[in-house]
Order: sequence, then structure tokens, then C-alpha cells
Amino acid sequence: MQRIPTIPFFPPQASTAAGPIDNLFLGMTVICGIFGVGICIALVYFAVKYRRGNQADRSNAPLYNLPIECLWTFGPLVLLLVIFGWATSVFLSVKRVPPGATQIYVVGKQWMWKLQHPEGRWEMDELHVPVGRPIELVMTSEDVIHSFFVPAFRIHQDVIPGTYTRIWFQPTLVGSYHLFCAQFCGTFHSHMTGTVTVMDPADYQRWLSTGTYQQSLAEAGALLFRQHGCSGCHGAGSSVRAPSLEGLYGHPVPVQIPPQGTPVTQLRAALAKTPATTVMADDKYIHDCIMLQDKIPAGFEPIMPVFKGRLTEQQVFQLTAYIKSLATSRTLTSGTAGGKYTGTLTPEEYRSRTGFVPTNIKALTGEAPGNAPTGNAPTGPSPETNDIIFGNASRNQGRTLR
Ligand code: HEC
Ligand SMILES: [Cu+2]
Repeated sequence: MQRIPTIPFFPPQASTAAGPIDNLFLGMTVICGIFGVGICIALVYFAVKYRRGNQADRSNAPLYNLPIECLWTFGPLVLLLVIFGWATSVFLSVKRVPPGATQIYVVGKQWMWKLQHPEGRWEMDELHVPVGRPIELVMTSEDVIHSFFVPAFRIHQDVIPGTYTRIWFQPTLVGSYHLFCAQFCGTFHSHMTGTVTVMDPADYQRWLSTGTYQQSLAEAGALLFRQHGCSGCHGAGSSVRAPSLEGLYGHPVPVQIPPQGTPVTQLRAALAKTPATTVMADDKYIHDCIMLQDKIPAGFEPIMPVFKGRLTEQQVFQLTAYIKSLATSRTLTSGTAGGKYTGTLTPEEYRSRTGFVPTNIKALTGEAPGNAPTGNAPTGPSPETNDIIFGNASRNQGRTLR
């Protein structure tokens, strides 16, 4: 892709946000300029006029002048409120995502950008988008703080590990534009650049249908859902009492939030004392359920494995897309009526469902990490890291999990 060779003083205006942001910037520059220049001129004028030894009239200097007092009190107040209102309206228009925006998922990583289209195609350090359509970026980082910056679109948003940040834009001009990481993120921070290519919608469709991917985001998520044993607990007919994920997305869920940093061994005791609250099941909630287990759906045992270190952020995006795609009718639990109620699973039951015994569960069941039954990847730094690094996804492949 052709990079733009020059460093332009003012980047092109290539998105709907560019005009209003430039106007605000110019407006503030003009206002500050008028005051700055005016004050400088007055300063020099008075310095010269009343310099020592000059025969200026210094008698009857006024001590108080109400109109001037009012002017310089209320004048700046009104002016600043106008600037505040103006800037806020621009800010809100940049932050409020219009309905129907296409979501593209972004993972920042030392030192590259991974971008995933909902149709399944993913890109590295390049982003292709159609002109004239709103695009929302849902972003997270796998390591340190990065920042997604496209000067031509006037968008700039930090990308933070452990949370999702969002920004949206609507490109207005076909062309290629710089993408920068605007947060110092390590040795090769300056290499963390890319190109955003804005295309004609027809060209974009053609581009989208090329490339090496076979599945949409949700389809990839469905596959992971089976490979990582999620369906073994959440699938219909499972004997484990786990919440059904159908219709979860976008709805409020009752959860218990144990105090942060509660050791897993004391989790049950802590939960017994924690009242339930309600949170919205959004992307971040689902992410945290999978990776952190810091919120426990009320009425369920905290037996879900922590998948941090086993799944990449990209895979969590895929799983979330799959969960989003599930039907909207919500049934309460997946455990079959009259099916065996299983509050707690033994380590063996975990192994048969997910192919590994999760570390949070080892602590919960009191199984010492070192005594994990063999049959796992045999050698490695320690059984813990072994679990995490090698996982057992490969073992689950081709196996039919519910
Ligand atoms: C060992 C059984 C088990 C496995 C395997 C499992 N889960 Fe769970 N999951 C549960 C249980 C039980 C809960 C509720 C209690 C808790 O959070 O521990 C739950 C909660 C959830 C929730 C929150 C649901 C809600 O209603 O708020 C989500 C989302 C979720 N799991 C997704 C997944 C995904 C994705 C996977 C696979 C990567 C997975 N689970 C693997 C048992 C499991
Ligand atoms: Cu970076």
C-alpha cells in the first residue's frame, strides 16, 4: 500500500468529524489569538507610555470603574461558556455512535494492530473501510496502553488492556491515510503504524470477498465455543447447572460481585455474604466472565474456569460475537429439567469437559496445583504455566462436546 510520503501541516479532512473539529480548533485559535495579540499590544503601549522618566499624566488615576469591572468579569464568563457548549457538542457527536454502525474489532499488541471485520476477514496494520458508512471500533490491548490515531479522520482513542474503548468515524473521502499508535508503548512504538484505506462500497465488497478466511466472526466463535468446552457446560442438555447464554447479550443480569482480590478458596464464603446487583451484559461483561470471573451470575456456583492466558483477546471477540448471535429468548438455565444438579465438579469432570483443570478451580477444590492428574502436557516450567501455555484445545479438536 502506498504510504503518503509527506508530513502535511494539516492532514486532509477525510471524515465527518474532521470539519467540526477543525472549526473548533480554528475558532479557539482565533479567540486566543485576539486576546493574546490585544494584550501584547496594550502591554507594549503602556510600558512605553508610562516608562520611567516619561512626562505622562499620572494624576487622578481612576481606582474603580464599574462598567470595566463588569465587562472583564462577565465577558470572559460568557465567552468560556460558549466555548464549553461548542466543544461539548462536538465531543458528543464524536462519542455518540450512530445506530447501525459496522463494528470492527481492534486488538493492539506490541507492536502491531490486529483488525477484525464482522464478516470474518482480519487485517494486520491495515484497515479497509467503505466510504460514507459509519464504522465503530471496539478496541482492547493485549499488553500495554496503545492509542489509535488517524489524523485524517481526527480520531484518537487510547486502547487499554483489560477494558474496551470505542470510537467511531464515517469516512468521506476515498484514499489511504496514516494510522499511528499515539501512546509510547515500548521499543518499537514508532513502528506501530499502519494505513487506513477508504474504498468505494463496491470495491469494498469485492475486497471483502477475497482473502483467506472461511468463517464469520460468530462462526469462528461457535467453533471456539465447542473447542474450549464451553458447550460442555452451557450447551442444551448439559448436566451442569450453568446459565444459558441465549438472549444474554444486551440484557441486564443479576450478579454477585465478590470483593476484589478475594482468594478463590474464600470465594464461596464471600459470595454467601454478597448481595446481588444488576449489570448490563455487554461486550465487557462477557469478556470479564470469560477471562476474569470477577462477577458471578446470581444463583450459580462459581465453577466456571478462568480462561485468561488460554484465549487471546481476538478469540474473546469471536466468542462474544457468537454469544451475541444466539437467539434472544432467554431460558433460565441449561440444565435439563430433572437433570442431575451438579453444584460442584470434580477436577476429573472438568478435565472431561474442557480438557484442563482451571487454576481457580484447583484452589477451590483444594487440589494442590502440583498434583494435577497426569495426562496433561507432560513437561514444562510448572503445571500451572503448562496448562496455560499449551492448553488442550488441540486435544479437544474433533471431539464432540455438547
Ligand atoms: C465447567 C463448566 C463451564 C465451562 C467449561 C464454561 N462455563 Fe461459562 N459459566 C459456567 C457457570 C457455572 C457460570 C455461572 C457461574 C460462574 O460465573 O462461575 C458461567 C457463566 C458464564 C457467563 C455469564 C453468563 C450470565 O448469564 O451472566 C458467560 C458469558 C460464560 N459463562 C461464557 C462461557 C464461555 C465463552 C466459555 C468457554 C470459553 C465458558 N463459559 C465455559 C460454567 C462453565
Ligand atoms: Cu502502541
